[in-house]
Amino acid sequence: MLETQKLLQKSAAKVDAVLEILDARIPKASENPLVDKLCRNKTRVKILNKIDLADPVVTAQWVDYFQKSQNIHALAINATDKSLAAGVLDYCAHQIQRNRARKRKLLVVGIPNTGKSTLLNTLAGKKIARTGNIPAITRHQQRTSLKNNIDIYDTPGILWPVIEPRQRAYALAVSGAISDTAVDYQDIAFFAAGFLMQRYPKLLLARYPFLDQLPSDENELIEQIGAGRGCLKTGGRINYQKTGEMLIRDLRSGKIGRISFESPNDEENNSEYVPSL
Ligand SMILES: Nc1nc2c(ncn2[C@@H]2O[C@H](COP(=O)(O)OP(=O)(O)O)[C@@H](O)[C@H]2O)c(=O)[nH]1
Ligand SMILES: [Mg+2]
Repeated sequence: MLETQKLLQKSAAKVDAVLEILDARIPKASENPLVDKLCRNKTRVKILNKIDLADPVVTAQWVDYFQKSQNIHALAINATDKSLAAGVLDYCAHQIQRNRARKRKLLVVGIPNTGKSTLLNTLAGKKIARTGNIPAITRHQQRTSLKNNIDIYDTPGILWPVIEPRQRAYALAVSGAISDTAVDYQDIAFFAAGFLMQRYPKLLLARYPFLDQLPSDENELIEQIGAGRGCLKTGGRINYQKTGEMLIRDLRSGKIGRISFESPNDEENNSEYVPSL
């Protein structure tokens, strides 16, 4: 942690602004508090990425929420979309007033899996960083020169998410930000089931049309989905593991719809969406 802290501080000192890539579905859980702490005096742009998977209404609320803080700007994008990604550079060029001759320097930070490499690759128009689920440790800082006279720097080291309190751990797990081995899979499926019933009942009924109405609890929901999808063990009993995996897969891939796991309104009252496990 101390090494990461030093690297971040050193890297931030050299740039004009820090681009913090967040997962739009979990903007709080995907923050690392070191960024706010160590980059307090920098211009910071919170990039809410993966908007194609997040609830657009909630994403707009998050943008407003972040914009209210001093020194913080917020922008929602899909890093795989060329024109939305390019918008980041236009936005930064506008935010960072500079003598035209001097390059603007940006630092990209964020916990693994938020889309940092994807954004860099889309902006560069070629594969310069490896993408995927396994975080690659960048040992040496990589610099990429882009349009608008902007140089973008990748952070060396890894900024891990903070997996407390419990609802944050679930939000991270259900979105796929942390490894599936970090949290019990069936617990994640129960969390997902409870959350969907409470926040997105219509999407749930549309995705699994064999549900005539909303079941009374998460257990029943998983049973009905398992039965409806034929996730059964020999003897006809529900295979909870398989059903849970399918539900999480549907959820992460956006098949259930555009879903946000955190909303700014939860912040004062976030115990509301922790299911009783
Ligand atoms: N649906 C969607 N997936 C994305 C987006 N940006 C990145 N991803 C995916 O998220 C995963 C992690 O992305 P990556 O760039 O490797 O994240 P990094 O660890 O922050 O560098 C990859 O499977 C990407 O394809 C996005 O805007 N929308
Ligand atoms: Mg990466």
